Amino acid sequence: LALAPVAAPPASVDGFVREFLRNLNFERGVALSSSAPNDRYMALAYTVRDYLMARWLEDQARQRELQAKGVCYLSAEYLLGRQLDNNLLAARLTEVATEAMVACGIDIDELRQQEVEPGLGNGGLGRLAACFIDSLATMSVPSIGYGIRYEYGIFRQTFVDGQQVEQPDAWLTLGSPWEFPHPEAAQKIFFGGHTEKTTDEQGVETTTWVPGWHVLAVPYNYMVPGYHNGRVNTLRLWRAVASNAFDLRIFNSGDYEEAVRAQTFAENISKVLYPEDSTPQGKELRLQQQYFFVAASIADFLDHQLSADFDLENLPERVIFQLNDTHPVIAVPEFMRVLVDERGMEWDAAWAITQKCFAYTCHTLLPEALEVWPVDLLGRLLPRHLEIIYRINEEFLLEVRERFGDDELRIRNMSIISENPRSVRMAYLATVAGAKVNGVAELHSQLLREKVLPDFDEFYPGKFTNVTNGVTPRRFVRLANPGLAGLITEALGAGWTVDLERLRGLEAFAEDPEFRVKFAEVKRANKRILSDVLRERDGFVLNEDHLLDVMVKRLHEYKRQMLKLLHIVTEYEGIVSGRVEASSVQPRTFIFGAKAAPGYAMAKRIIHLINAVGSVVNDDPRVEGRLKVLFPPNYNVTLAERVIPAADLSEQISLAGKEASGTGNMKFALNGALTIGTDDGANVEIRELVGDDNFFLFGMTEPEVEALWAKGYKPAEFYQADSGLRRAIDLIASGAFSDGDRSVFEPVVSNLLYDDRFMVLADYSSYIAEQAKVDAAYGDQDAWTRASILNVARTGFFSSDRSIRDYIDRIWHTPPIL
Ligand code: DL6
Repeated sequence: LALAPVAAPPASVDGFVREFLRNLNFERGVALSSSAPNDRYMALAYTVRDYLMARWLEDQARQRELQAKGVCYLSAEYLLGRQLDNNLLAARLTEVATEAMVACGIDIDELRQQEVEPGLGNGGLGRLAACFIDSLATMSVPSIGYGIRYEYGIFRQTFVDGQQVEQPDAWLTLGSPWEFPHPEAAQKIFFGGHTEKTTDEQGVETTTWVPGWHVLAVPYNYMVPGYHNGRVNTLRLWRAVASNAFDLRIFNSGDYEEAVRAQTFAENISKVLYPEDSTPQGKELRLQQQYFFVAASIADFLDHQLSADFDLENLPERVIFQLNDTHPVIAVPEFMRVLVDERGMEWDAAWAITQKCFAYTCHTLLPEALEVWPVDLLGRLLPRHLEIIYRINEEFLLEVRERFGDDELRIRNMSIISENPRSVRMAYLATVAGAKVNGVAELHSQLLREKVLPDFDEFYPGKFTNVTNGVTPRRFVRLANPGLAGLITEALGAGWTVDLERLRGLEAFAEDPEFRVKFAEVKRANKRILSDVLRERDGFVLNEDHLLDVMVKRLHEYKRQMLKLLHIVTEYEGIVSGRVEASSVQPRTFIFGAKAAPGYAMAKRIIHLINAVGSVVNDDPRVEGRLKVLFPPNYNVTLAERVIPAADLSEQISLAGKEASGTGNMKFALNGALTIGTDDGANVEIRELVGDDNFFLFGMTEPEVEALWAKGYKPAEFYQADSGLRRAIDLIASGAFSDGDRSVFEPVVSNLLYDDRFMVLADYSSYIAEQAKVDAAYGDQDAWTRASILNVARTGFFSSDRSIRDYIDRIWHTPPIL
């Protein structure tokens, strides 16, 4: 009798073919000759899973057996990207699988294209979570990622007449081969109702929550294979289902809609990633989502990950729950509720444990992104949790009073509950509860302490720290840029994929003319690949001789796509007005990729304007061969993997003090793009590492921004003072990009002239001047390539493995298990 998991099949081409055909026949129920591409993709994915399975089962058993301290990463978003190539690479199966597919007469590339990426995140924060779980597995850190299995991920963006139209992202239509549902391990998650207090003979008061309704949280497990280390961690995403599919009595009476009402209501909880929260209903659903997944995760951890005899007093030596932004912060009162109400622990003991078991990462500086929940909503949905939050706040404010006296202003400023309207400040709750609070780049962490939470920094010395973000080199160099990866391995040997600081070794190669030629060839080949992708995907024609100038990220005013656009319009206006000789302009293709939140009107107008400028510029023979604007819709991880390796110039142009870190900036530098950027977020650290000669810096610093605000910022003054800026804005205002209709982009123009919260106009002239330096620098291709190699060589610091090491040293104290 075999008690151990079934061993992996032999990693030979024959073995792989056998397994693949077995999966095709037995799991898909088709013969190779009659299979559809999706059958073949599924069978291939199942085969990869089979190779990873024994390791996965062993790792789960080992983590339970060792009971070593581990990380529970709580994140409402995981922007995973496609899994097939990543898992093949991690399991060292790429070559075997490719040959096996050839042996079966199958084009593996066609199967790759079948995979719909799970877009279970909005942008940087979700992608960071995906990089982190990759690093945790690669570094053998005991950990589990918890999140939500949204039925619909981030919307699919299309353009109709240049305007964004959102389509649902039905990523599960053909099924996902990577998930393992476990309905038998469902958790009941309760909502609503009221609380009741009882006092026993000794006068001890207990509170009972009498909930109003519940849903089931069904776990779906995903493998997270480490790179070449034989480890496989778990990502557990929760799906909401109703405990009763429908009411048969009502169904039989013929009211079919009413019969399934409860089911629809329950299942809405995990239906869509971040539904619109501009309506009260939307907001409530979002809070339901947050509580739903953290309550299920905490219960899962306590019920299934701890040994049967585990003493809860020892939890801080066993687990750290990392709160990825404020979305999972309701986990704090939930944990207290479980310890006190369900496990009978004294409040003080439970609070001492909680304060050691949680840590909080803040990912923003924008006040509007710091979540607050109205107390009436929270009280209605989670009445017991609101009571717990009140008590946490009461005791916390007592401590503040003890320390600072009756400084009412300070007390009001530090209260977890804010007045008018009365609401719970989730970032404050996380800060009070967390053992550590970290920002995501040096500058961000500094501003977090000095500007966002200064009273807390003073109150809790040593609580605040920094962990600069990072990105996984497996996906974003090794897989996305095989040409560069090959060149690096040829120069430095293997090993750099898990020790990215080794890229330093490339510095010497930057001085080698032969290496520079090879490096430039790789960049050119990547442009060719991108050109094929864009032709196939969007019908675009990409000129591979152009400087490829790329701005890809969420559309937000603070990120300043508008500044990029003003540069393009300036270049265009210069040529068509005859003031600038077309032949003197460095030929450039500008690529944008950006989704706007569905309810963010100004962001959508800017998308419209980018497309409008693009269509005029691209159709104008006077700038043909000089300027081109491409805006492929639906920018996602899969497209990023093709765009980033092809880019020459990376646009990181947010207003200083607004971008917490950025991670796209790191991916571009690691792939040899030079950055034009402000001193913001992790740009600061990129510039320090690559050196001023290899980075195009422009714009105000954060203190200069502050000083200008304090003085009174009047954007119109900048408009008056700069003739180039005037001409660019006037051209937009004239209707040149809207068939003469001046009203179309009027809101964008007046927003710039009379509001301009993110100081686009103030930084315009410095940006244009720096872009002229870019043009000149690109003229010397060899020098550009040298700078590009130095960017790669000096940015190994931005591996997410390093970020995870910093989290371990500064926050988690969870050593790898060998
Ligand atoms: O830390 C990951 C990522 C940063 O790189 C970006 O700079 C930052 O904007 C983003 N933050 C969010 C904030 N969401 N909320 N709240 O997505 O995080």
